[in-house]
Amino acid sequence: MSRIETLDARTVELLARFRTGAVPALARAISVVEGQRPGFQALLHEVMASGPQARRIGFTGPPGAGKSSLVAAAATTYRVRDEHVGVVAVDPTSPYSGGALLGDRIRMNDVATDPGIFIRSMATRGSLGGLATTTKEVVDLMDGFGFARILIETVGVGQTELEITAAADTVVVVLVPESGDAIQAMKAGLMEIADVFVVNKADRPGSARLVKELRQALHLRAGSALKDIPAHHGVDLGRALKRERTTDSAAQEVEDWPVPVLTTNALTNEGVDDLVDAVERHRSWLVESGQLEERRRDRAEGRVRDVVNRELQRITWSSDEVRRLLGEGVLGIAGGEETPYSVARRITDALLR
Ligand SMILES: Nc1nc2c(ncn2[C@@H]2O[C@H](COP(=O)(O)OP(=O)(O)OP(=O)(O)O)[C@@H](O)[C@H]2O)c(=O)[nH]1
Ligand SMILES: [Mg+2]
Repeated sequence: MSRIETLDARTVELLARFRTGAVPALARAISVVEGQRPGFQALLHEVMASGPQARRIGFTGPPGAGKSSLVAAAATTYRVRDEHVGVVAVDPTSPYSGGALLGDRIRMNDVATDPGIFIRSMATRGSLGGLATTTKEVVDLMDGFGFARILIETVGVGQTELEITAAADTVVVVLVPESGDAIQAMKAGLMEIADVFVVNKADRPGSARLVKELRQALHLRAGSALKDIPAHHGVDLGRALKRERTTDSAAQEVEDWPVPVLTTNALTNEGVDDLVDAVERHRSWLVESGQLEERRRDRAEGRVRDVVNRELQRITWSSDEVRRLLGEGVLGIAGGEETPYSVARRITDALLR
């Protein structure tokens, strides 16, 4: 694979250590990427050269549903099965507390010294969609580093966690009896994004009813009664709908994935083995049905768009001419001779010249 730019000496050295599997080099690479420091794109390019290998599993759901507890329990299960796990937890506020907490919850003797597990918590810093701006890049780094399973916890913010479909191969939606009924889940677009439903806090009253409702709702949906009803206006279900369309039109040799509804108690680990098994089964289905390839293509397209958007923004706002046009334009708007549209047009024309 070609280089996108000449690597500086520090990046070369970092890459070399990264490739030997030195955990501090992974941590350092993540800082470089999160800080978008010079050379971060070249670094990612090198790390991603061998393509995605890891199984990427997203956990989403309303605040307090038990996502972190379940991620910790699932990570523990994977370690017991001798799989290496990377965990990325997106925390709405602090970049550190969430990760530390998650580490505490992972019932392993030595999370700190076990090289088979790596936990990173990221702040969202106001980014929408339930992921931080660089979450996907950090997942790529963990993938390139060699973690076979990567668990991604999104912030539970209601409607906007749907971005997880763009980051994960398998999406686990975690609900609890307190988070409302199946109708609410449908309205929130969760039926479209869930590959596995988990009703956590199965020790609480109401969980059996929620399981039943969810199964009925999934059954209805499979019967296509609700197929043309948009899940929720304003929610971008682009990929989810596309996924459905292709499933409809293509002559399917592999059966549709029957979305399981499982129950767990993340505090006692009850049901967690079954959850991990379901995730692994979904993986096999993804491979056999060709959906994995399709999801990866969609993801690759999204990533190219993201990178182009980011580069265009950077190029735009770091240009002296643009800054000059913007400064003059703002005065023009204040004076009534210009509008934001005329100024923006002048700027884009200048950039395209
Ligand atoms: N009774 C019971 N409590 C649980 C269970 N799972 C998690 N909890 C508790 O529920 C609370 C929230 O759990 P978290 O794992 O932090 O939930 P979360 O979805 O990650 O929360 P946010 O990231 O803040 O949205 C904690 O006090 C957990 O101990 C469960 O299965 N049963
Ligand atoms: Mg959490």
